[in-house]
Amino acid sequence: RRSSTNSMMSYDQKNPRYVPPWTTPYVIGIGGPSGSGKTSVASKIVSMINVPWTVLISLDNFYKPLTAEESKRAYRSEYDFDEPAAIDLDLAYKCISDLKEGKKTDIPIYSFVNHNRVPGKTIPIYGASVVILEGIYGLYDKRLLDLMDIKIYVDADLDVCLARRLSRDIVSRGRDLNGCIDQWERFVKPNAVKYVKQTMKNADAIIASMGENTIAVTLLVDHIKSRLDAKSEKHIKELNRLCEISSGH
Ligand code: UZR
Ligand code: MG
Repeated sequence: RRSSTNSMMSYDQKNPRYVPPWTTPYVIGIGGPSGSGKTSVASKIVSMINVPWTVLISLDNFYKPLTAEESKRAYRSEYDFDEPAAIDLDLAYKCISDLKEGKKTDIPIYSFVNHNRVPGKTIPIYGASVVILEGIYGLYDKRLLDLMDIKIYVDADLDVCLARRLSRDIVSRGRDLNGCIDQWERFVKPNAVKYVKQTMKNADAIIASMGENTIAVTLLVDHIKSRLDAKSEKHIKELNRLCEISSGH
């Protein structure tokens, strides 16, 4: 007799019927400094693994709602959005655990205009084969690390990160140059040095993202594909075994 708790599937011994969740998702964690290229590595992985029900979740969705006082500070650019405490890692852990257990989960939507979660609106996810969680603190929380099948740190020199962040924030987020540089010096850079860089030691692989990194990403994707193939094989074997049990062989 086998215990269903350490199985990839739930299986009711008294009622030999195959019930969902059929499989647990493969979880990929991506961390690294702001502007290092996490989002671009993540989207390369998504398109190269080419597996249905792959979901990409950003830790940006999990910023904590601010109090009126914190919000005032944020409007004066005096609130630190770049320290680990700014992110609701408890909720992120709950969402990824739900998915890992094959349950539906609701990803919050954060508004940087109101410094609050968008009320009554979430992104519901009903199940996934592959989950990618990315953010500066993607490789920070021990509980999240334990849910991950592979942990990737995307690395670039901080001056390269700054250059990318400046062009992104000015072009896409409508910010002004002085404000961006000020925020970088006061919050982004010190936290990158103090906290983000330290998470490199939690990584299985470090991807340099200073220029062309297709070969490195391809090597990584080859590994991920082989793990996904092994997962499918194990799943099919388990299915066949359950069919044999239920047909009485
Ligand atoms: P990455 N950030 C924004 O400024 N606006 C957003 O809508 C989402 C994120 C900033 C965030 C942090 N801090 O410095 C950084 N603030 O982007 C993390 N404020 O995102 O890893 O993509 O650079
Ligand atoms: Mg990003």
